[in-house]
Amino acid sequence: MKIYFSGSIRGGRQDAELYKQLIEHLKQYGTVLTEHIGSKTINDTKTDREIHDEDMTWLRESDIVIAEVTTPSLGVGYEIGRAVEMGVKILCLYRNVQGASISAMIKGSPDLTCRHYRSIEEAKTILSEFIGK
Ligand code: 6K6
Repeated sequence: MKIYFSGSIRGGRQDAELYKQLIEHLKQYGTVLTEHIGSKTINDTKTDREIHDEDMTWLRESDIVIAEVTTPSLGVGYEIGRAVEMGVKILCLYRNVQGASISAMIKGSPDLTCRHYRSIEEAKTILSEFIGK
């Protein structure tokens, strides 16, 4: 199974360590095409066009999208919208963080699953239920 993990980059990197832990956990289910989302360092050798086109190729190839949407990110929102149009199965995960609330366009979408979690262990349980393993 090919998994596209989506998480904030220019929207803010405060959850990068959490993305890394989720990606490590997801590896037991298949290939995570976007492991760099959990990376401590940002690789800025590619142009924005190269990043966009490479990510869209991976998104088209993917069987599921797992998006951590607590940190608002234009890129993550864009990927979710494109994935909906491509018919890819999508799970959005979010935590309650003071001062942040999830867009109605994500929480209210009938085309994806959006689940709240409080701990990494709870996120893992939700992932196994969603993936069905
Ligand atoms: C990042 C980490 C290592 O190298 C980089 C270079 N930048 C990007 N590389 C790959 N995908 C990216 C990059 N910047 C944004 N994206 C895509 O948009 C990712 O798939 C993320 O899920 C999403 C984040 O969007 P912003 O708007 O928060 O940057």
